[in-house]
Amino acid sequence: MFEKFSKIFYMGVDEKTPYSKVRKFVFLNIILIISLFFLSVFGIYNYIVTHRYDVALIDFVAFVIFLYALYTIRKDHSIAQASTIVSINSFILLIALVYFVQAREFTLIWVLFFPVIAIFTHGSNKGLLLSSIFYVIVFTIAYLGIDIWLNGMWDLASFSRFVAANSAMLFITYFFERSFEAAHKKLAKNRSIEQQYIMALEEASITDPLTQLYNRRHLDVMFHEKFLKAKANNSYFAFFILDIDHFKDYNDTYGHIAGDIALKAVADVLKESMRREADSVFRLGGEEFAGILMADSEEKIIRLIESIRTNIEHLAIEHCRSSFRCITVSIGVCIIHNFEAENLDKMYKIADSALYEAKTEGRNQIRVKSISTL
Ligand code: GH3
Ligand code: MG
Ligand code: MG
Repeated sequence: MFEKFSKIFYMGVDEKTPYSKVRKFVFLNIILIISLFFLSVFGIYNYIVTHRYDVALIDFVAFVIFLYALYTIRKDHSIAQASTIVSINSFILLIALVYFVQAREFTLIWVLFFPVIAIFTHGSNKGLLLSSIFYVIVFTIAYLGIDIWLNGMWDLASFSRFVAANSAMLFITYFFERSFEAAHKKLAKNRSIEQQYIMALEEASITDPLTQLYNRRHLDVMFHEKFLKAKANNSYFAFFILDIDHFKDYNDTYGHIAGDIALKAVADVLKESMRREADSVFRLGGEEFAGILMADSEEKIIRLIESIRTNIEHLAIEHCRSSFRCITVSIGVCIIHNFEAENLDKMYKIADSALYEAKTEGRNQIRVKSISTL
């Protein structure tokens, strides 16, 4: 039964809401619903049984204001607005009750709730300030009532007990909330560090460690993204495979470390040449790279890929076992201007067969295959 009842207080909260917000939302709902219940009971009681119309009026006004606050928090989830209404309303309501009803009928007991409301809705520091102002007023009224209230029965001892109990409540609530805030801050910091680790891991899982280019695993995702983009812009769309010529010989002659340096140099040229947002480059593995690009004409695509080839040649990385005397690359390109079907496998095969032609026809060149259907 309690399970069902407590559902009323957190109804409307979704999983994405941060915990500190959920906590305030639930607290405000509880305070508002329970206050509405008590205010209506006391309002009717004061009006019908005790005929204290002034107090009944206070209850009624507070009831209407709390009802409005409940409406705003339920409708717009406006926690800040509801917090302000609840605090101001409780502030005025409780001071008015102390002033009018004084120490009769255990009315002073309700004052204990103010620090809880102020601190839970406004945080420890603002809540402490608000409660202090509240208590200065309430304690002054109660102090002036010494030897007068309850036909003189409200004496200095009663006043002191009242001050002690309320101060205790204020500090318990204050330190509870302060500790909660500190713990929450630490938790949020840890969560953000975790988030950064996750992002770094995600980044590492799609990045080739040697060249810092995207790896083969990320090709499928990017291909899909870029294909849709090219389709939306009705651009020419190209996929190419680039392979370093005679790289085995290079490794055998200059060593594996020199081979790695050459791979990085080639990757840097690719990065430099494919800097537009529409382009992306990948290291497929070994000395093979791939690229995706789009442009409004085939010529522009071919010009860009040709410039990649010449820029690598112009690096002039010595390769004595190549007929070009330096490191060169062969590139196979597949260009489409038809977006009916998305097919990386097919574009890959076509680019690969173009690359094979570039290799067999002498290397250090690009071969382009344009196709109309995939
Ligand atoms: P082709 O012109 O026909 O492409 O000849 P190739 O020698 O480049 O081709 P092959 O596939 O026979 O050799 C590829 C070489 O690339 C083999 C290996 O020594 C080298 N290689 C692959 N991955 C790496 C790497 O991460 N670092 C280095 N240094 N070399 C690598
Ligand atoms: Mg090669
Ligand atoms: Mg190869």
